[in-house]
Amino acid sequence: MARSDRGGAVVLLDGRSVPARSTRAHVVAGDWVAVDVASDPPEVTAVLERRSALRRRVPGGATADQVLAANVDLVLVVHGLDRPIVPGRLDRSLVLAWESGAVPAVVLTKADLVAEPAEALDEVGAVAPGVDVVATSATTGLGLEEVSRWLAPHRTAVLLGASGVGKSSLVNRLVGTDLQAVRSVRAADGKGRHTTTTRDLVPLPGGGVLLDTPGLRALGLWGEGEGLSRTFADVEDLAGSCRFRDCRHAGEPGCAVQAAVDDGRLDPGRLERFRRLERELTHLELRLDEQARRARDRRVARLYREIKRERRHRPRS
Ligand SMILES: Nc1nc2c(ncn2[C@@H]2O[C@H](COP(=O)(O)OP(=O)(O)OP(=O)(O)O)[C@@H](O)[C@H]2O)c(=O)[nH]1
Ligand SMILES: [Mg+2]
Ligand SMILES: [Zn+2]
Repeated sequence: MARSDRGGAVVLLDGRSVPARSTRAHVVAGDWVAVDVASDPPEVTAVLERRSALRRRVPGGATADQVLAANVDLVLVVHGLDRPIVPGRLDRSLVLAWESGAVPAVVLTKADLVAEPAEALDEVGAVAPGVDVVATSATTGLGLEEVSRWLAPHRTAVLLGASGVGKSSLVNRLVGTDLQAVRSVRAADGKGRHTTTTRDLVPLPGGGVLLDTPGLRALGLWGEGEGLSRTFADVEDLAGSCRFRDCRHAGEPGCAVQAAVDDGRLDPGRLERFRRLERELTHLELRLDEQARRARDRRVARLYREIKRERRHRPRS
């Protein structure tokens, strides 16, 4: 397993952290790797097949993905109760989490700062039906046992959340020592500052491994749509009862989704969020198709050039 920095990695070898070079293989935190220990420094020679991979679209318009973590069982979507819950952000986190092949759960941090954590739990329950949610506090210790239970005995979880929500504080409380740097109270107003800058694997005393990550602002969707279907399983279920198979839930007769909105079983805001994410995924798919088409055209053009050149140099018989 590894933690990755640009061109380098920290590899856990027999329980020790060893710096290694990874110029040939691209590793991400959570990867299982083959290491050539004879070279100095040790060199990562291969990355084993990943059983899950958390990805997002690279921010800034590129049609490329970034792997944030590999081989995790659980994606802990972390939200700080010192700020309002943003349903759209929660949706995105859940879509990426399901898409990774892992299972999501929501961790609400800083519960000590609100009078009624139960209200926040209800709010999240409405946005993320069927997903486990826990309210925690690194200050009072609330909810930490439950999170430990989720991880015991051998599960690996990655923390996914904006900067400053308290991911590293949670890790430190679960480990029992101040292993991860936490934003100092004095610097707490420094907006846009990332306290954690690498993705680190942290083994927990009660078993399990936590992957602390730098906070992420952008959560561009990536994937084939399985994550969206899982996140909005309620909408997909309803859609299964629409009269038309390709119903777009936009006024068609016999639309079960619209009927559910009309009689209050489905929040119209939730349907709208589903639609928006669906559009984003479709857009991504189109751009990926376009990219693949251009690459194919370039290959064909190259092939033609080679054939032409060959003909020109072929001896006349
Ligand atoms: N009151 C309260 N403050 C908390 C709690 N957890 C974290 N904080 C504070 O929130 C701030 C940010 O915490 P960090 O753990 O550094 O946040 P992070 O998510 O790791 O941030 P990045 O590493 O930048 O992504 C610090 O000032 C913490 O002291 C909590 O449970 N209660
Ligand atoms: Mg941190
Ligand atoms: Zn419909």
